[in-house]
Amino acid sequence: MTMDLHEQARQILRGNDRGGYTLPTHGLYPYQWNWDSAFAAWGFATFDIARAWDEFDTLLASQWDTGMVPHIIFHEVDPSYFPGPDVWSTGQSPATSGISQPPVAATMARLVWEMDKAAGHDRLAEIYPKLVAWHRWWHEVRCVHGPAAIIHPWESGRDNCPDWDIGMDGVDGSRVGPYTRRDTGHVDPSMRPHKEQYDRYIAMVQFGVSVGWDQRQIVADGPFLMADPGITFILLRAHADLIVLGEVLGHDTSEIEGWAAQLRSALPEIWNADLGAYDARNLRNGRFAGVLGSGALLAYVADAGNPTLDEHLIRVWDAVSYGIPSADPQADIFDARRYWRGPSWPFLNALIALGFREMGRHDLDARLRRETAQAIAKNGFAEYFDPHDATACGGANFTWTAAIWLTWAG
Ligand code: 2M8
Repeated sequence: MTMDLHEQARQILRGNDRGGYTLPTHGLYPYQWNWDSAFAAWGFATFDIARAWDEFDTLLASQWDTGMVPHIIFHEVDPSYFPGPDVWSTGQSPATSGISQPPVAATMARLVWEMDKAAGHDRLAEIYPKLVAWHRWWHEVRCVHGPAAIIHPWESGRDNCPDWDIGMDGVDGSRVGPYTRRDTGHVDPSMRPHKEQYDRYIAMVQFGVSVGWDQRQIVADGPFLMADPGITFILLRAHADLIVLGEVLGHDTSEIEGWAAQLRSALPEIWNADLGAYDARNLRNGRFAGVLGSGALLAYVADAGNPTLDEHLIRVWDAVSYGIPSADPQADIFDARRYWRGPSWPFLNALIALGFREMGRHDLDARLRRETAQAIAKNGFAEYFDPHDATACGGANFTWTAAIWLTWAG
């Protein structure tokens, strides 16, 4: 049984491989996505280490001159996804989107390097300066208010999670003009964001186009700017991994140490004392989202957990059966199958578990691993699962689900 699933997982990675880059899944996501790629590399490293490093190369080859690594790279135009390169209109070649995504690449590069240090040394040396430039971009462009900020929910990777509701309220989606969504043609619409949310997503893209994707201007004047606990923790963690990699390569890492110290000192700004948890925050007016989301629980990956947060973790986790839910099951906004508003995401479980292991909480790691593995064994390599009964949701044959099976869950 287990052997079969391992073989299936490898076949999914091979099947989604487009020669140097990997699709999240066929149909629904026909391009290269930033953080999906980093997880793909981790999965490939279990059976083809050279191919793992190729994935980082293709991702970082599309880095902008500013250091930003975009969230989608449109290698070959495919009309089955909206919004495509014509809508983003960034003028990059190959075409890319105009926002970034959670910077997990340095963390994944470290994991891949650790799996074969000799094979990885030169490949690591090639990508290291690009990773540093990307982290510098986060520090200088997105961390100007302290915690890491996002200018679009898509930048968080946790698109329609409740964290962004208060920021989305301020975005006018009524004038975006007609467009045809493609996502709801591939998967059950009840598992995807609502139309009102999509209108606003597109309005934010249109704003970016209107200012020529000048990122500083978007941060200063754009329709949406929120502090993201998820990216703040992922970046903190990735800074630490980048420092380790820099030391291995003999580089001076003091600049990265400075970014990490500054980011850690900003954590109190995203601690919502009323909620007793880290929380997303609208940087235009200082308001907290007031909901416990998966971003807050990423604190464990950055060694930023505490006993108050632990209570929430166990409370939301005990309310379901198949991994950590992406929203609080006891809150009104919880929706067990709607994308980032409740489902359990295997790759995110794997990331949180990384933190559990490093804290010495092997009991929590074992539980999360067991529940995630049960969902996959029951219903396949789905994009995400109903956390109550493990119903497979979203796309099938999903790259990052296969990858974390090979590296952790399986
Ligand atoms: C989802 O996001 C894209 C937009 O970027 C979409 O819904 O069209 C998110 O789950 C995101 O985190 C992920 O990287 C992407 C591809 O798997 O899909």
